[in-house]
Amino acid sequence: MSDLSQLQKVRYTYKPKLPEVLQGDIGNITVALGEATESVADQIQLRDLFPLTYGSPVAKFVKGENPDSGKVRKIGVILSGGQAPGGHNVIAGIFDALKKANPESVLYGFKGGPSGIIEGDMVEITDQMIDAYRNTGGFDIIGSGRTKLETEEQFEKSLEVCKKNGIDGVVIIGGDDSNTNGAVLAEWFKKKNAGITVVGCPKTIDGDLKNEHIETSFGFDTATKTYSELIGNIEKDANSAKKYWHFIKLMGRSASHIALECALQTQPNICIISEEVKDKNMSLDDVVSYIVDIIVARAAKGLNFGVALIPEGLIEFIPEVGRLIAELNDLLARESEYFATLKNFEAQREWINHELSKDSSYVFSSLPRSIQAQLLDDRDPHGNVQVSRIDTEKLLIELVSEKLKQLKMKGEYNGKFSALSHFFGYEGRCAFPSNFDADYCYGLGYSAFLLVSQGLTGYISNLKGLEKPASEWVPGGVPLTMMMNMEQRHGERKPVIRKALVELDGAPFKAFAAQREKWAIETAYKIPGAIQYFGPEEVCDQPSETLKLEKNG
Ligand code: FBP
Repeated sequence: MSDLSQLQKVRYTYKPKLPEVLQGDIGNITVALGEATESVADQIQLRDLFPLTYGSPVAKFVKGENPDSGKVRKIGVILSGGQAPGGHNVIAGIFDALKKANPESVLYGFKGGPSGIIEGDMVEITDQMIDAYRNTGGFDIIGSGRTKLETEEQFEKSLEVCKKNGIDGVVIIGGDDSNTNGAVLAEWFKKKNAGITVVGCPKTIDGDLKNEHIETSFGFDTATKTYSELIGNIEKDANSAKKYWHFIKLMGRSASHIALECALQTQPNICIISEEVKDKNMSLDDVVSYIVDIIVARAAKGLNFGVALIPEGLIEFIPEVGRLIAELNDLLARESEYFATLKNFEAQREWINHELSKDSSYVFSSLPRSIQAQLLDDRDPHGNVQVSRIDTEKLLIELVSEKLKQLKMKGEYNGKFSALSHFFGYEGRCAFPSNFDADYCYGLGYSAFLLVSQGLTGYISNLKGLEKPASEWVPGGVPLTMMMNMEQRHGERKPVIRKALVELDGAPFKAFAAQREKWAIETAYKIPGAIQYFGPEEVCDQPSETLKLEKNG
């Protein structure tokens, strides 16, 4: 019996759709450069920090002669951070473009994420190897990792590895932090006259690496379609059995793009948007009351069931809990050695309560013990609490339950509340990429190669016009410094790519806000079903609702 599913076998043969400009002879694709650019903010500081790469023009690929395209090249590619569907197709796009330009050229994969380039842990990507990963999910072709590529020492080591192997281009496939580090590496290589071009590709299911030029990060489309399929199935179940409230936490780190997109696809009774909670300065109790009001209103109509979507970052956006987390992050970073000597949770809790400000200590003490323990869990490499490990959905069930009991005692509620919790995150990160992500990623890889071949360092590969059919997408590149500003990170002002949160005056949120009261009380569930890979365009090739609303209003 073969180890491959029928879908995987058939999926290998899918030919990603390329924008028209990228089709045909690769020697007949050249670049059109626009005006010099500026960063989104803090121009003076950024110009000082990136004297050699700041202000580069936006690049667009057009038909025209490129005599340099056929030069023999060696490119190294890195997968950085959390998995996102389509990563393999970015690599396939780079590989196919590179080999088409000159079959003698070589693509290396740095293994296990950014640590691969530092340690020289790499593998040559061959035809046979790439063919086994085309149009499949996962990052298993070379693996990924969360090592931060940011110190001079790491840059020196990376330069040595590249020199030793004759590598003249590095492609970093990652989110905002990895691309920020890519920009710093590009500047550093340029300062050293290394002759190595560094190019980024926008990856993250979270959807928070986007702006005027990056219309979406890859992986968002497939992940949200996968979660929406599951949410739709749960909605059907809820409406059949009519006895459970399902609280579903959705991945996405800080931003609520994933929860919002899933709400637009499935029309649940409740979807909390963290950015709105912060904007309205809602306390934890306010969030609980908002949920309780909907449960009570449905119960009055005999509807003791429902579906509530909770973004995983919510906890940090509730102002009082956000302040508590910020204090904990600082405290645990500052006193990590002492904290490690505290033998059990009771000792940790006592010490924490003593060290926190009065307000934060009160908030900490009011949380259930399980949540307190999760807030003290290991930090990520950036020193932040790992929100995907906090059971916010369970916390809300507990607090909602408590409030409903009080209302029952007062005679203001006589429904039944039986709740189930779910967390959808890892389920969506390695799905077979949707046709949209398969096509988008392949085009991003192709463009990344073209940026390297033009020596455009410190750029991120992009495709615009994504609401249109793939053949009309416009490929190019954007200088990374253009997307940057200065932010406070662990006590220091640092240059970083600005993260995109949900905009409350943006079309996707407005479309949701206009409907949510109806969805809350009525049972208006929408069932998107599973991602379809073969069939009519209107079923198989549609981008996310968020993208369509952002582009078409
Ligand atoms: P990236 O930002 O690296 O793309 O990661 C996305 C993400 O899936 C978040 O949504 C989630 O909070 C986090 O990774 C989980 O991290 P880990 O994979 O280390 O558990």
